[in-house]
Amino acid sequence: MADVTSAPPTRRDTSTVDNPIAALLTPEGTLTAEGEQAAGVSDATLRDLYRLMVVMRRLDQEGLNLQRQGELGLWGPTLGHEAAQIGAALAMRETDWIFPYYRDFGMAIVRGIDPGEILTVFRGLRHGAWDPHHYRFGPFVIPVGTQIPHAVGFALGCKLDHEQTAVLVGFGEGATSTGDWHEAMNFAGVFKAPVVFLCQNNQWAISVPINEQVAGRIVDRAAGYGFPGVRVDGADALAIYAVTRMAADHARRGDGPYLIEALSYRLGPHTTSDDPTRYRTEAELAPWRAHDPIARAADQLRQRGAWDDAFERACQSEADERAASMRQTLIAATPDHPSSVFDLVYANPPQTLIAERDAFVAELAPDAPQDRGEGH
Ligand SMILES: Cc1ncc(C[n+]2csc(CCOP(=O)(O)OP(=O)(O)O)c2C)c(N)n1
Ligand SMILES: [Mg+2]
Repeated sequence: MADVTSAPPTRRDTSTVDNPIAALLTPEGTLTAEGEQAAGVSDATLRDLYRLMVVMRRLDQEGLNLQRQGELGLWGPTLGHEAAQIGAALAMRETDWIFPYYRDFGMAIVRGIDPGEILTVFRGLRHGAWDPHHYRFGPFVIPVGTQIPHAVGFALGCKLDHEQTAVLVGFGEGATSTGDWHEAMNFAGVFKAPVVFLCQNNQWAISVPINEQVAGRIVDRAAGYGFPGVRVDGADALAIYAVTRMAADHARRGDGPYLIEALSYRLGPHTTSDDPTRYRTEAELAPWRAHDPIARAADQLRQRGAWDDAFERACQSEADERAASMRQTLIAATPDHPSSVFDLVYANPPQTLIAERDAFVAELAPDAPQDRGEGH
């Protein structure tokens, strides 16, 4: 028999979602002193968070430079997203999966994907520049929100296979207006899928501000789907790391999904095709520029006595070297054959698709041999 509620509700029925993680945070979304103790993040990890944020910011700037120099078709800057992306991705185990959205460049860096390869997508050379299975990192998804049901379905599969895997899914606050998000949240809640939903609330969806996007708070919506959530200061990598690690443990334990809302601000344009001066003022940005995730992590390291200038210089030179190598890899990359668009859809492509691909190849190069095999 179905497991349904056996009695009609009383007026006293309230939705209570157990949420011990939230108790470790201040109202501003940083760790309380007890929270920091409970999280037990080592100095070495905090230094890693700092180093990776410095690298990410430098590579992001290089992406912008490359686009301005005509080497990339498009770039979506990540300034202001460093703490959320590095903190959350570093908190996941290597065996966990990440389903990113198009701006999750920092998460890809954490996963060890060659940034020069990542940029080939933005140069129009590749349809996807990495093997998702190898890195346990899905493709960057441009249609807003579509990766969210993918992540939930994948997570549910892991649960049914009794794997100890948690799934992190990244998206912006604009994506929370999509049906995909609500359907995925509901499905995850009902079936207790091991998913950590990470909303990077940068307060803009291109030119649409947060107050025209969402009534109320995004984090509060988790309770409506029967699972907990917390709003974190999006400039605090330490807090994001700690909360994500606990949320992923919660998911892996079989306790179901968790929603993290990282509140920050998109300091750059939406992409290099956007001119934000048409819809916001520089004055609005000033307090968010001062709320800098890298400076915050440096302060936290100083407070722990785990900071020194040599470390900072090493991070900067690593970032510069990686930016130069990213540029070299990108410039040296050659385009995939246009027919590669057919290769990434099916593990075992149907005959109709193979025929379509062969006709396409023949049309592009009538003299070339037509049989390209099935599994390339
Ligand atoms: C389904 C769909 N609708 C519209 C767009 C156009 N579009 C691209 S990005 C974007 C805004 C998304 O904002 P948000 O989710 O907050 O992420 P952010 O870009 O701020 O990181 C829109 C509307 C799209 N790519 N896909
Ligand atoms: Mg946004």
